[in-house]
Amino acid sequence: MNVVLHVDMDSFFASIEVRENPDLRGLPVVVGADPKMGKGRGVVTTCTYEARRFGLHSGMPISKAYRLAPDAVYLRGNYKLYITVSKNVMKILRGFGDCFRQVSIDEAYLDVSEKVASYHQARSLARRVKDAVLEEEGLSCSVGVGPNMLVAKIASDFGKPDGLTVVEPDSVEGFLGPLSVRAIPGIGPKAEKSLKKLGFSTVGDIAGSDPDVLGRFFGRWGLAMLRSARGIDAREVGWERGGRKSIGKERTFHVDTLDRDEIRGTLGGLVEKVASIAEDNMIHYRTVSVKVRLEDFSTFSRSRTLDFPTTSLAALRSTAARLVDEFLAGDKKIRLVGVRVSGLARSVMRQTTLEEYVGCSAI
Ligand code: TTP
Ligand code: MG
Repeated sequence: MNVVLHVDMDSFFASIEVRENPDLRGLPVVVGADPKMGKGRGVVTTCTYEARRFGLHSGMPISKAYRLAPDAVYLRGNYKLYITVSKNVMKILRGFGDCFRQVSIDEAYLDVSEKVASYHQARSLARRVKDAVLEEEGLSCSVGVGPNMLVAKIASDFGKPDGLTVVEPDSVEGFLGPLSVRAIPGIGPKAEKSLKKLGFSTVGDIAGSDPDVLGRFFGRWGLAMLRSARGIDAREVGWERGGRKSIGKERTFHVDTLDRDEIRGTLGGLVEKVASIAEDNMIHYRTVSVKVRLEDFSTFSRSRTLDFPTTSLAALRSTAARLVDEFLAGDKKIRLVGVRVSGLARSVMRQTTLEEYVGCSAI
């Protein structure tokens, strides 16, 4: 069972200011540029939820913020303090997960799959995380719990501020469906507008759509959107730190078999899984290995190293198919097949072709 927590601090910089000066509690507090009585330049860095009720948000010109909320408390900010607090918070969070990945000054993912045996226990753990951050740092955060990083992230956003939202694997579709397309990370106002023209306003609209339509209008990004809308995400929290050397999947047949179609079909399914883990974690691979265990438990593996690292599903599929074919001529039944990729390199962006193969570095 995969269980991921996403933790995001509530109105982080502004909450720290309120913590430092309790007289500000309950007031609209804005951290950002000097409003200079409405003539100031620059933007709102962040603001408390009380200020958000006036329509203020991060990135808004400070002059506009001043027009909407002239009586709010405007502060320049103490960035050194924010960084120290961030470090303290991250130290607390790190202790709760098997794997930990900080992704910004105030948010992190925790993989707790080995720590809990149910989503009920995951909820209690998430509660303990929130209590620890509040007790030790005097700050509130929102936590999302889900079967992968994407769902956990959307869930933490859903309950803000001071939220705790648990999305069990069975409820992913029901949870995501009614949300606005903007709930999907990466879909901003421009994409929202284009999606609206196509008649998509909720995540469910995208999830139920024809991949060809999304592919035609948005290319590969459209297909990524579709996967996200369906709650699919094979990124792993531990990738950042783990320095993993390979990605592999294998399957034991219910009954030992000589049926070529069954063997090739099963291998094809494993190839797709491996490819999607590699793609979601932005990993290129150079070596493809196929493993076969026969009915007498003798185990063999064959590898092929490609001329250059790739993320191409077609290349992986054809290489794996060629490698397994060597085993299909024998008369011993096959008990298990597996596929593994190694010689990994991380790419900075999602890339598929050799021409685009720039910026790969060894993990
Ligand atoms: P966010 O987590 O995006 O915002 P937040 O914590 O203030 O509010 P929320 O409750 O919605 O999570 O960003 C964390 C901090 O990063 C934020 O307090 C200020 C800073 N920040 C910037 O410096 N510039 C920006 O554009 C944004 C969005 C945030
Ligand atoms: Mg935040």
